[in-house]
This record gives sequence, C-alpha cells and structure tokens, in this order.
Amino acid sequence: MEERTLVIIKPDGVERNLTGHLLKEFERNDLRISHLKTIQPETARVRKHYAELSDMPFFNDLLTYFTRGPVVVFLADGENAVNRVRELVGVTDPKAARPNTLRRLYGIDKSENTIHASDSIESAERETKLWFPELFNA
Ligand code: YYY
Ligand code: MG
Repeated sequence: MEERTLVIIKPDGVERNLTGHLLKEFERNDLRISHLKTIQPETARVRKHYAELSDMPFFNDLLTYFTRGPVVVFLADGENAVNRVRELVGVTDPKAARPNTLRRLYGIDKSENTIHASDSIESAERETKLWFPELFNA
C-alpha cells in the first residue's frame, strides 16, 4: 500500500551536519521526500508530539533535548512507507539497533538517537497534522 510517514531529523542530527546524508539514505531506499522544512520546535508542540510519554521519567529531558535547536521535518512517501522507514531508522537504542540502520550508524544514545519516525499509519496522520498543519488548511 502506498503510504506517507512523518520523519524528523532531531537536533543532534542537524547539529552534526548529518541532514544531507540522512536525506540521501531515504532517497536511496526508494522513499520520496514530498514535503520538507527546517524549524525550531516549540515546547508545546513537542509535548503534543510525545503526549503518550508524558508520565515517563525522561519526559522533561526529552523536551529540553528536542527543543535545543532546529530540526528537519519531512514526509516520506512510498510503498509500505511506515514500516520501511521504521526498519531503516532502527530501534530506539542505537546500541540495540540492527547494523546499517540509521540509529545504529549515527545515534548517540537512546535519548539522542538522531531520527524520529512515525510508528503506525495512525501516528503518521496525527503527527503530520501536528507538524504540517498548513497541508490541511482548506
Ligand atoms: O519510537 P521511538 O522513537 O523509537 O521510541 P519511543 O519509545 O516512542 O520514545 C520516543 C523518544 O523518547 C525516543 O526516540 C528517545 C526518547 N527516550 C528516551 O530519552 N529515553 C528512553 N528510555 C526512551 C525513549
Ligand atoms: Mg515512538
């Protein structure tokens, strides 16, 4: 099924000038970057993005990290894009991620893991509305 998923290059990725390289990896894996922007995330938006984690002990550190500098937000389109992107990105902890996944290659630790990707079609829709509201204005 043709899908669209939401990806964010987090502050540690932008800071280390990995943006171009990471985008190229998506394209190399037959994912089309259909919308893209660099923004300075506001705490309120990150709170909404990670609402399901609000009771976790690391939540405040997560907000501080995610808002410490610009992020690159984009939509990746392709066949089975949600799962294919999660496979390409790898699991949360870079040390546990499979070889050649982007988090394994570039993630610093399980907090600063370089990339976010939606975990389901429903999450992709919710997160796309949150980060690209301009696409939904009638
Ligand atoms: O979907 P994914 O990003 O792989 O992990 P989540 O469990 O949804 O957590 C979101 C985000 O929170 C994770 O990418 C880093 C951060 N985090 C953390 O800082 N410390 C943890 N023990 C778990 C997650
Ligand atoms: Mg998640």
